[in-house]
Amino acid sequence: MLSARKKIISWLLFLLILILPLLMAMSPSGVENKTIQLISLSPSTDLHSFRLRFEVDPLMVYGNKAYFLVGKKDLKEIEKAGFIYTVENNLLRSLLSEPNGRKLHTLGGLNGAYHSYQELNSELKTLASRYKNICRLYTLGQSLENRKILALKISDNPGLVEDEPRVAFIGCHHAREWISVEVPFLLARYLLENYHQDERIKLLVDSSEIWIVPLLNPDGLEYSIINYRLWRKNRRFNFDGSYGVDLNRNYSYRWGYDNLGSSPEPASGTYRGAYPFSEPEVEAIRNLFSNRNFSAAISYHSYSQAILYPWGYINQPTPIEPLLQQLASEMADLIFRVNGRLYEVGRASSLLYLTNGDFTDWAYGYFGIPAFTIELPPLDRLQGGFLNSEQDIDSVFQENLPAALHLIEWAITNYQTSNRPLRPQEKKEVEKESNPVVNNRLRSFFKGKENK
Ligand code: 0X9
Ligand code: CA
Ligand code: ZN
Repeated sequence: MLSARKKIISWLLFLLILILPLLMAMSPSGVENKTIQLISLSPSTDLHSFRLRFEVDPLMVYGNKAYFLVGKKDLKEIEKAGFIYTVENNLLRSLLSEPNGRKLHTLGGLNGAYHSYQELNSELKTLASRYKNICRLYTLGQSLENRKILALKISDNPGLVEDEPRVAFIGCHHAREWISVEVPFLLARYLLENYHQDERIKLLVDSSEIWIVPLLNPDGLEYSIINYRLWRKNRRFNFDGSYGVDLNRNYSYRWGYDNLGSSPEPASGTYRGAYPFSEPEVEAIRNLFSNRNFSAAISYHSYSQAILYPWGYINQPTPIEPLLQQLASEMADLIFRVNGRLYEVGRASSLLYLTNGDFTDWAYGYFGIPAFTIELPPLDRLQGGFLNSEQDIDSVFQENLPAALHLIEWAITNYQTSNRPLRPQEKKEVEKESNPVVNNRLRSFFKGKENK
């Protein structure tokens, strides 16, 4: 009897301590640090209606109480809605002071081996200072909740704007697609760590600029870690009281063309926002692309193992369909050779579904460049859906590495001859430390084009 109780208590301790590193690693503003509370709901609470109303997953159910982590704002609303709760922060504190508590900090928090916003930022900073000669860390903009949208530029002479092809790798338009943060992040780390040992990597880094934005949707990711694992959108507070805009519906190319796969309804999981680039996260990508020419891009998502290319908004081929088809098939072959996983290749609209306002339609539509959505493993929901195992992070990265390198090499080989629509002045100049200044001539050019 006593030992059963002990067991339960140590489980309780274990679960509570698990979340602490995360709480401590919250946004640099420190706001959330102070606002996260542990509460328990009384046994008589209708948990079903509570969870329908507030998108929070229970941390645990212990005894006859359910425990939740909530923000201070939520707390007010929970109170308003008439739910009876007890703040359990004393319990949290007392457990914190347990001698065993500290050991458990190393377990990785709620997101295990995956990176939270803060964990990623500190890794990117470490890389940027260790490999000063071949990379530079930029802040492209700020999320709605004031988190930084970081980009790591990897190239020789990283402080200069050189006449070199640029390739972009973007992760995490969608909050719950955690693996899509890891692949571009690990690509960045691989390029930096192997530059001095590997001739191929050195050559490729020296002859291009590789721009890596592993985490486009930091607010959504944090929400997915702490409150609701399957959250997809950003955390925009919409006019009807619902939350979130689908960042992969907020780009301007044929935005809102129809309602297929892109919704005008704020509460929808695919809400496209009030207008194109209404979301600061998406605007950060627009600024990145307005300031310099890119030759190719990959946007990582999950799940379903597919390499998709435009168009997405209509089921029609682009004029460069043969090239897109060829590059996608070559990448799928390279991927297959690593772990034997099959990625299907095709036009996004026909292989997957129609949507408008996604990143790749915009990147191709305005800049004429090959742009791919790579849907990472697993294949389907039965194999985990959005919930990839931590054990798979490395193998998914390993298989995607040669495909990414291949696209960079394509961009290098075809740099002189490729049909690039725009050429910003590429005279050598020192790039601005943080937010590069937008070229006004280009900006008005894009504005004109996009408003068409
Ligand atoms: O719907 C999306 O934004 C992407 N799939 S996901 O399951 N990760 O949400 C795919 C977008 C590809 N574009 C089109 N199908 N048009
Ligand atoms: Ca360079
Ligand atoms: Zn996605």
